[in-house]
Amino acid sequence: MSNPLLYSFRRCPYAMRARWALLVSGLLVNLREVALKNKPPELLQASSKGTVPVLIDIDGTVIDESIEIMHWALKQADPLNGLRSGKTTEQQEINQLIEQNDGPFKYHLDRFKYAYRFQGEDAEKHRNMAREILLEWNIRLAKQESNNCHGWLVGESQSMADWATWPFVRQYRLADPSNFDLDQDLQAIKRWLEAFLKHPLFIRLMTPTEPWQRTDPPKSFPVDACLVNTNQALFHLALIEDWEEACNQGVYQCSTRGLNLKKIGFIHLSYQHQLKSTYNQFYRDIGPVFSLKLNPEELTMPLRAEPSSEGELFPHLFGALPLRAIELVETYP
Ligand SMILES: N[C@@H](CCC(=O)N[C@@H](CS)C(=O)NCC(=O)O)C(=O)O
Repeated sequence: MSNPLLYSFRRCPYAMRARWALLVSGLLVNLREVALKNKPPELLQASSKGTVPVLIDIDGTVIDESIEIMHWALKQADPLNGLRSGKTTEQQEINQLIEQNDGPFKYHLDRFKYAYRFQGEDAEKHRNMAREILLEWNIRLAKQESNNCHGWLVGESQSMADWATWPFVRQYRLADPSNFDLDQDLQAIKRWLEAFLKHPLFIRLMTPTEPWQRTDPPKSFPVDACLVNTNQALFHLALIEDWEEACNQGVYQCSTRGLNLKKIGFIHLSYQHQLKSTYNQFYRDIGPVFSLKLNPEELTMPLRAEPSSEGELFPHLFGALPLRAIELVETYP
């Protein structure tokens, strides 16, 4: 098997958070969409629990818990530091929030959203209990908001806590959208949720997919991406001052002109034949820049070819550019 395999269900919030971590980490998997009423025997053979998501790694390891799939992905590449490596207090907060989501929030959400499945339960009571938790999260988010920018659940940037919970808050909203949208006490949560729903990754997360059939050719996730052709050299255009700073710091972290890896989540690269148009589109007005020729074998972080807004596939590197990967630095043009 060339890629890991993911059994998923498009609208399942557990599967959504696992796919979000895959999107963020730059990994590519083979996707098998599952109809929950007709689970394929291959899924049940891999995990008798019969839940999605399930990931089967290339060495055959089966991971059948969404949080563990997120960890598996982000341990390989975490360009936005969603795991908060080296920040123990923030890690503890993240774990507590995920436990609160997967425990009480999900419990009340189910009894509110799927009231017909829970005879004798008071749906309104459960709506309010779930809302109490959202009010707590709203306070957290509001504290972090600045200059009309929504906050994140833990610290000053997005983390596993946000990625693991927003699909469940989306479900809460979907149970009664107009009530949620009019709730004046959940303003910060609404802005935070909207940031995910309007995020460019959301469309890629939710691309409609037919349930997998044994005779289907392999389908990748993200569906619009593919492996980078590492038989050819890869290039990156760098501003002269950014390159000089990287030489001083020992690592290059710019994504494209004026935007860094932490902001974008990956570093923009080009195949040789794309250099000219990249230069003309983004750098021409400042005169010469440096073209960095990269040895793909030295790039250990995930590489994924992804479409630009015009649909052309460009290589993206989901981590910092190690200086040892740079074979040649030339003035361009
Ligand atoms: N703890 C599991 C829960 C996954 C889960 O419950 N997924 C639901 C779909 S949202 C499922 O597969 N249910 C099985 C079914 O409906 O038959 C995880 O985090 O991966």
